[in-house]
Amino acid sequence: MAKIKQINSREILNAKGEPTIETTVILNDGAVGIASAPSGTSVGKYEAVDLKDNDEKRYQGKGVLNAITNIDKILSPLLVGMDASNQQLIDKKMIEIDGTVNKSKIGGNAILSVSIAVAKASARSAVLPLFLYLREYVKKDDQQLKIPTPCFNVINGGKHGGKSIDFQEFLVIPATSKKYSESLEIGTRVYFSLKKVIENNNLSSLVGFEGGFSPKLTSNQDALILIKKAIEESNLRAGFDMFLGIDAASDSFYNENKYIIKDKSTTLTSKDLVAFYKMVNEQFHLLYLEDGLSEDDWDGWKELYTTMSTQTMIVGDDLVATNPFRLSEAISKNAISAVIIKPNQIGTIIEALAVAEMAKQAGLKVIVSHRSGETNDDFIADFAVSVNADYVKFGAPVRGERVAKYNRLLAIESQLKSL
Ligand code: 2PG
Ligand code: MG
Repeated sequence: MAKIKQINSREILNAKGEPTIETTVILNDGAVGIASAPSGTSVGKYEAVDLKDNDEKRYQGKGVLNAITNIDKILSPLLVGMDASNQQLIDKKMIEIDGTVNKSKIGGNAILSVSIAVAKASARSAVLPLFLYLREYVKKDDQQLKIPTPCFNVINGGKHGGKSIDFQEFLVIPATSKKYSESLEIGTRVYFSLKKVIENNNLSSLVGFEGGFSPKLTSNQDALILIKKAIEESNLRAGFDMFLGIDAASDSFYNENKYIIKDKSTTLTSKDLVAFYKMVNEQFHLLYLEDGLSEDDWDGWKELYTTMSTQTMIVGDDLVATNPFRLSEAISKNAISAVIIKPNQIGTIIEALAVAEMAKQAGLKVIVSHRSGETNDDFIADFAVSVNADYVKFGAPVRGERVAKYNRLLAIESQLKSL
């Protein structure tokens, strides 16, 4: 039972060149854990606060020195000396001391970096791989651990891709029956096939925040046409080996109860948008549709669920924001069949695990996701395996901060064989 001896935090840069917090936790047996907090670009309004300094003289106001002071002056004195293996108590203390509903006092970024660094140090101390250590905090089931199916974001639009198109992410998703290492290979194959298809159409193959291509297209449907061609040219069968998905992140094209997309010349009501998704689904067979409607458009969500959920996973991200109250509302309203879990949306490991558990109990599919502003921290890969998530969403299979997670899953895959 090792105790927390020291907590040190510093400002580092994430993959978007924006400051975030990296925290080191040292235990009295010498075990060390280092963790950093990711940041979103399309941030839902129900998320834990990513506390920024708002000092325009530094990093365009995005510095995190105040959040670091909160760790040094408030969290550290409280946590030093505590049993590092009692993650529940540690996270609970931080929640209590913050005392707000959205961690706006201490900062969700500050709290999460400490929460993860403690878990990493404690796993080291217990000489356990992190995914097995985290398993200790998950309600036991008889399910065998497996690597979740990866969802690769191959075209970036919306806020992630200079608004070249409206929908934020166009995903390719291998069949769940495939082994993870095979899924990674075919996902990467489609990615490079898509690069060729894009260039053959005289379009730019420059990439967006998550490594997906970001060509200037005249409609969202054009992106699906390009991806379908890329799948076919990879010697794979669309709808059999590889499936299509979309994260519309619709809050970024929603204003005053109306949606605006390039595919339509007039503004759309939520009913119109659902009819559009239905038409797209008839043509492209979407396995996955995330944030199809805005985060407070419950009627739209219910309509989408009724219209499409027998064929397509209706996924809540900004809608739920890894928040237990939002999730319970989404379940009772029959708004979703799957949910995104992002630990930084709620701010502690224990709370994120509880939301994943709640989703499973309700029979929802669980997708563990990174953020667009990632660091090279690969915690989220271990977290996804520990909750036995159905899917993970870590971006395109390129760029250091994305492949850090995909590669960690390869290591876990080989470890699972020897368990
Ligand atoms: C999303 C995420 C991650 P962001 O909407 O699912 O892809 O984007 O981190 O910008 O919120
Ligand atoms: Mg999303």
